Amino acid sequence: MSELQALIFDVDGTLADTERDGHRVAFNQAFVSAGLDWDWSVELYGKLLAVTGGKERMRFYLDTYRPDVRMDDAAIADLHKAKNQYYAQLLAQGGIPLRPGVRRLLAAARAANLRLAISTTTTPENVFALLAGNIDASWFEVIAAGDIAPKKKPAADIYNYVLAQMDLPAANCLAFEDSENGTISAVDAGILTIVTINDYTQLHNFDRAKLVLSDLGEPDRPCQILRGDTQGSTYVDLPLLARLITV
Ligand code: XBP
Ligand code: MG
Repeated sequence: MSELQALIFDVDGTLADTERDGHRVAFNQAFVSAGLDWDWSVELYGKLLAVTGGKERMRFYLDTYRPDVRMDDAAIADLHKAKNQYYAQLLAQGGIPLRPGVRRLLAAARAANLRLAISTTTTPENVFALLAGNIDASWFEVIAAGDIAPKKKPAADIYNYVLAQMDLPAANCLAFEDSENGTISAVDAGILTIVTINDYTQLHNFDRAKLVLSDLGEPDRPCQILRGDTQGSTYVDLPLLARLITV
C-alpha cells in the first residue's frame, strides 16, 4: 500500500489546451517571419504532434514533407526560439485558459502539503509563460522541461529525472497526461497515470493509464469517465487520488 506524496503534471494539453491555438499558431508566425512558405494546418499539426519537442517536430516535418529543403540544427534552433517568442506573446494576450479543475486540484494539493512537479517536453520559458497570471510557479518543487532530459517523451527520462530530483519512489506519485507519448513516458517510469484527453489525443491508445477522463471536472461540472473506475466521483479530488494509489 502506497501513500500519495506527489502529483506530477504534463503541461501542453494537460494544464491547458496549448497546442492548436498556441504552439501551432506561433510556429506559423515564425515561419512567415523567416520568409518560409510552411503552413501547419490544424489537421497537419495533429499528425506532427506524434513527434514531441518543437525542434524535433520541425526536423520531422522537413524530412517527411519537405525533403527538398536543407536546414541545419542551428537554423532550426533559431526558428524554434522565434516561435517561442510568438508563443509567449500569445499567452500574454491571455487567450489560453487552464483546463477545468486544474487550478482547483493544484490548490487543494498545495493546501494538503502534497508535493508538485512538472514534467514536460516544452521549453522552461514556455512553462513560465503559461503559469504567469494563472499559478505561482513556486508551487512546483521541480519544473523538468525541454532539453533537460536526453530523450524526450515517450522515453521515461523526464519522469525519471523528476523522481530523482524529488527523491521519491514512483509508487508514491501520480502523473497527469493528455497524450499517448506522455502516458508511455510516465507509465514506463512506474507512475500511475491519469489522462485527460483533448481533441488531438482522443483517439490515442491509453490502455496503460489508470483513468482516462474528459477533464478533471469540477464539483458543479462532472467529467466524463472514459476508462477506469472513479468509484462514484464525478470530478478529480484528493480523496479519489488517494484511493487510486492505495488499491
Ligand atoms: C508537448 C510538446 C511540445 C510542444 C511545443 O508535449 O511536444 O513540443 O508541442 O513546445 P508534452 P516546444 O505535452 O508531452 O510535454 O516547441 O517548446 O517543444
Ligand atoms: Mg501533453
